[in-house]
Amino acid sequence: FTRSEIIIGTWSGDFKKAVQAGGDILASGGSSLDAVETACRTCEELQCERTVGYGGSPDEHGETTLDALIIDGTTMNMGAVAALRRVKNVIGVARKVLENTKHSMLAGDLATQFARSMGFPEEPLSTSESKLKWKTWRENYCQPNFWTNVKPDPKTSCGPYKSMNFLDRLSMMETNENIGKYNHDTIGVVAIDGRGNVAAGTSTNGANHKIPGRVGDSPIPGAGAYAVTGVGGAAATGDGDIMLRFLPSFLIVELLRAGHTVQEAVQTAVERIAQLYPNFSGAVIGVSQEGEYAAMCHGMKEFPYNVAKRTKSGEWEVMEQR
Ligand code: SD4
Repeated sequence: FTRSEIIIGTWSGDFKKAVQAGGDILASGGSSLDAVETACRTCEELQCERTVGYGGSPDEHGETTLDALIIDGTTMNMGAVAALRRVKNVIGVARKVLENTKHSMLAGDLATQFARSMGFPEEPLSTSESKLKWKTWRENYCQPNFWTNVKPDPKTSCGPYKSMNFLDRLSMMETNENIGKYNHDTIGVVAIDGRGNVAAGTSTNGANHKIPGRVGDSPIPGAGAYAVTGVGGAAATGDGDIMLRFLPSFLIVELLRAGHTVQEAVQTAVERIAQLYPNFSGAVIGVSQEGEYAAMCHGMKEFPYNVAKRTKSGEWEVMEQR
């Protein structure tokens, strides 16, 4: 392969620090897998925009649960964890699934048991901030849950019902309007190391006020991220409930394999979703084996992302792009 060490990751602010941390791994000769894990872990520790790691996106019951994925594009080995409870370093647990098991994905409480057996501490993922967010939502907006068309029992679910009647609420959900307001951000990363190995991964706390047990696109291979050494990699962020139906990251890599440019690939992946869901909000990033990269978004004003790579003079730099 041509030498094209690069790491690319979604969103701005603390997300940039995550790409920088992953870039440092590549700069010191580390592997793309380590770079991806480090970038995701950095966001988990910084609680990037409160959308990665603990203390964000409380579910309907107020609990934060985490999803993550890491894929080795050389061996096609992977590790994913869905709806992880009470463990902060979800990408670390995904890496253990990749490295220490023959499985690809673990979920829920039983994933927590596995994490404990691997030495991860069990601790609450709620913070005073996430508790307040949940309480405010419950008091002000919680009337039939946004995420379901099953009418809740007013005795057991959050109420009282306010302004909007159930049918209006339902038709609003059907048009998918406002879903974007309930979702934002997730770290998705793709890295290529000096040996040409492509890896990709994601880490997120999912969607606000989700139904407990909900899993988004982020831990699903081909949806949240995908990587194939010799071809390239991709990652996605946005309305995961919709996006995962289209496997956008898989599609991008397959389009690259078929000879499309990375620009064409990201565009097609987003268009495929928008054809059926014109109001969806989301974005994808893609990188070819040669280190060419592109991003495409839909339903948002702009989509910042970060790229770290070697300049012509051999220095590493991180650039924010839009
Ligand atoms: C999810 N895709 O769980 C994640 C959230 C996200 O931008 O990326 N928001 O649906």
